[in-house]
Amino acid sequence: MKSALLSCLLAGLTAVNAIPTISVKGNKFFTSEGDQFFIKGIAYQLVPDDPLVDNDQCQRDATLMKDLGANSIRVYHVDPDADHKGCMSTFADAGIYLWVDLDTFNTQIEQVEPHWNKTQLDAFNKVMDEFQQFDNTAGFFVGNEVLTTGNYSFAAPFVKAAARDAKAYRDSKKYRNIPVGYSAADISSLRPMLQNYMACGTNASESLDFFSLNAYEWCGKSDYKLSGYSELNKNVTSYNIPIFFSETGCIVSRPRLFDDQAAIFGPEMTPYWSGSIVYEWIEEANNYGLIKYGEKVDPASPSAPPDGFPRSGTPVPIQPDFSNLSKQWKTLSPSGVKASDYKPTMTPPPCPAYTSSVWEVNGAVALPTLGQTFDAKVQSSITAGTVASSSATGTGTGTAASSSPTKGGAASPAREIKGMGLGLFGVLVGFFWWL
Ligand SMILES: *[C@@H]1O[C@H](CO)[C@@H](O)[C@H](O)[C@H]1NC(C)=O
Ligand SMILES: *[C@@H]1O[C@H](CO)[C@@H](O)[C@H](O)[C@H]1NC(C)=O
Ligand SMILES: *[C@@H]1O[C@H](CO)[C@@H](O)[C@H](O)[C@H]1NC(C)=O
Ligand SMILES: *[C@@H]1O[C@H](CO)[C@@H](O)[C@H](O)[C@H]1NC(C)=O
Ligand SMILES: CC(=O)N[C@H]1CO[C@H](CO)[C@@H](O)[C@@H]1O
Repeated sequence: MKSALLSCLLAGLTAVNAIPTISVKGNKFFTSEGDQFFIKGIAYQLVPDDPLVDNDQCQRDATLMKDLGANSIRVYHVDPDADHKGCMSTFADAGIYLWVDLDTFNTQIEQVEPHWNKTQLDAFNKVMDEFQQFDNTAGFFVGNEVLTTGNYSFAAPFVKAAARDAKAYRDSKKYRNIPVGYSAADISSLRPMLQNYMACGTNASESLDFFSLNAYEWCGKSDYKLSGYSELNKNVTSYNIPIFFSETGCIVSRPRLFDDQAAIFGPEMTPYWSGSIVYEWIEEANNYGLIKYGEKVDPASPSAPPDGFPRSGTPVPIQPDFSNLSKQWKTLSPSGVKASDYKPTMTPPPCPAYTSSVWEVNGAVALPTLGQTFDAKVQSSITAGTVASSSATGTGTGTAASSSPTKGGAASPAREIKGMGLGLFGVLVGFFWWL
């Protein structure tokens, strides 16, 4: 009787949120139904703190995103104390997953004077506690573009320490295996080392579940080679964890054609890449919007929305960009492999060795402990690849990599946008470097 009631309740709950969950196997994502999962995502941050609290708004947006052909959103900042049930089930009903950043403005890891402490971990854990309950939570990011230059790469072990602790917390709470990863700035000189570093090492508990890249290399009419995507591909062919574009969608040439989607979901890249998240849903000062909620108003006028851009209401597509993306996505549906047919054999890459101002972490250094202070001694132990200072309890031996690092990723044959630290509400802080 009791158990019949319980299964009724459970069945009811399942029905509300009936979307397969996402997990990692080898270098791919799979649904709990055994199908490979490719991300067709939209960066979604209407307001600075948390766009997932207004269900009426979520419903208007989810409906249009479904028309667009999206199956994912990325949200950079959320308030773990808010109620997300309405929005999360609205997105689940539309077949849309959430990729959410665990950090926020005051908890993010910094590359200058990096630290990773209990205040940060507790805040990350609260976000995980809140979002793990939703079947359409697909992944967590421990950082967005923390590293932007080789001479601060000694901050990378702090990002990895955050992933280690987030994964340990997830497992200790017996949450499902929600993938934990990192979203990197596309700095060609840094990328191959950073990418390998995040996956390297013999202990999977200390490496990331996925890696992703904010890349704006493909602008206007371009192709797989000219854009530099073929170069990106060269560094992933034996990568052992999933990789995808956590931001993409150059606006240098208008209208946006989104032809890069055909490459990302085409035969050259689908064996290695798991899709892309287009930046971004709402039109605001940076001009990356796919929709708007009305015309911009004078930001100085009374009750003007932030920057004068309306941040709620009925989404109106910005054309032809919106339709261009929609047409691309509707013709691109790689089936990938079935989880049951997939037997991954890749092993983690070697941890890159030290190269001055290019990659300043020497091999598999012991990760910083929670709360470890950063000082010259810690920095030099990271760059030297020796065991970190006495406050660290790591047992790593700091073995240098067996392979020698390269001179920071081949420069793109065409043009490449460097250091485009868009991230949230990105004002265009990057600059263009035309080769
Ligand atoms: C962690 O670092 C932040 C930012 O520097 C600081 O405000 C906080 O007090 C630190 N927490 C702990 C437990 O040391
Ligand atoms: C890294 O290089 C920049 C630019 O040259 C410089 O301003 C900064 O101080 C350097 N940082 C370190 C830690 O060496
Ligand atoms: C792997 O890493 C985890 C987290 O740091 C640690 O608890 C565990 O002891 C490590 N396992 C081995 C075999 O070193
Ligand atoms: C990345 O790819 C480039 C271009 O093929 C290559 O020169 C470089 O060695 C690769 N780097 C790593 C770390 O695999
Ligand atoms: C793929 C696609 O539909 N591209 C269109 C994008 O918009 C321009 C301008 O309207 C069209 O010329 C393209 O055909």
